[in-house]
Amino acid sequence: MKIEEITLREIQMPLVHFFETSFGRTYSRRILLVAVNCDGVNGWAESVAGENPFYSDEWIDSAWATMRSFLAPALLGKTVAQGRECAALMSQVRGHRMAKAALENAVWDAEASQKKQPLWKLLGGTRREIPCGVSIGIQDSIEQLLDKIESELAAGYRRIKVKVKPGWDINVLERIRSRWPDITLSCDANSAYRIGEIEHLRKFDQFHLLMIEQPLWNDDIYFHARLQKQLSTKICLDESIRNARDAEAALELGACGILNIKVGRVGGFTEAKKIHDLCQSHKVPVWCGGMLESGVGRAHNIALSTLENFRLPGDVSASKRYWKEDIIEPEVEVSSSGMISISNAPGTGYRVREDLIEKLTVRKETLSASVVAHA
Ligand code: OSB
Ligand code: MG
Repeated sequence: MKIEEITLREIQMPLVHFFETSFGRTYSRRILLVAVNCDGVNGWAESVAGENPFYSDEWIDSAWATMRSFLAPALLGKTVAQGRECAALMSQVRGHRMAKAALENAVWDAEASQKKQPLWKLLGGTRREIPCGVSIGIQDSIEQLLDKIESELAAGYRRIKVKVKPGWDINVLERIRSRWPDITLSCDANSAYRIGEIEHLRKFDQFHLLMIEQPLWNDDIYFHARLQKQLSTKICLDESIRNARDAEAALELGACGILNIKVGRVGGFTEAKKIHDLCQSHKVPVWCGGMLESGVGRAHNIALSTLENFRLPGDVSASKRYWKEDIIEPEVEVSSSGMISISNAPGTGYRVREDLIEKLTVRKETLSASVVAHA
């Protein structure tokens, strides 16, 4: 497959409901979509870089600039047999994993279409349906949060994750557990606590959570290991796992008992698979995280979640929880038993609605091999 053209575009989509974490509130998404043209076949992907560098140091404008100036030129005009070869071609650039992931995954997407194979099979998946959980943001009141949990449970979701931060944690978990003593419940702090707060964090143990996600610094592994020794609740690392090497260090140190894999955070499908395989060999379960993706990113998360060691419900949920209208067809639907069934169709099994995407586009740039050669 010759990588002939790469089109970057930004679409803007308001969320059905704002999403609040310990680092801030989002009302509307600015989403960077990538389309690669390989031998006339289009592959699509989404960069999960956010509107600001608050979750990680990447954000949409840094991803765009890095793709345009460095990553796209490293790929354009090259011939690859498989999407997995892209990571090596872009390896001169340090970091910028969310930018790299979108380009690599778009080539995987094109490869699946060209081979007329489901992307999930190409990735080595085996599951024909995947279990789903939901991530529920910080609300204006605990009552509003309880109402949301009630409707997500009624919809069939198999795991409830709530966002926590100092002042919205023990009080909230107490109210949830007194109403639902037995549901599968977890929490995500997005780095809101410090190692000096061990006594406070030990109070989380009374709620029998499935896990506590990323309690400490976004770039830390060592102090999470120290904290894990003091908690009975399993720690799950998200932000601080950038690659398979980080995952290996975290497992060796005992910094977590569960791992969240986000394909954007780790730089693409190739690295995500490596982390998956490593955790599997250590008998540590993983689950697929989400970044408020549009259908394009959602479809890729679904394909990845078919790998065997994605044993816990992910944050991959129905399109309608986020969007009035999603940019794929059909939209992602979750059954009343909290499962997404996996299509056997070639590619992702979801059609990209290019007409709708065109209407939502606020910025677009097409880069081609000849332009790069003359630049
Ligand atoms: O930490 O998992 C996170 C959203 C934005 C940034 C970080 C996170 C999240 C979520 C939402 O938890 C997951 C989703 O429903 O897409
Ligand atoms: Mg998280």
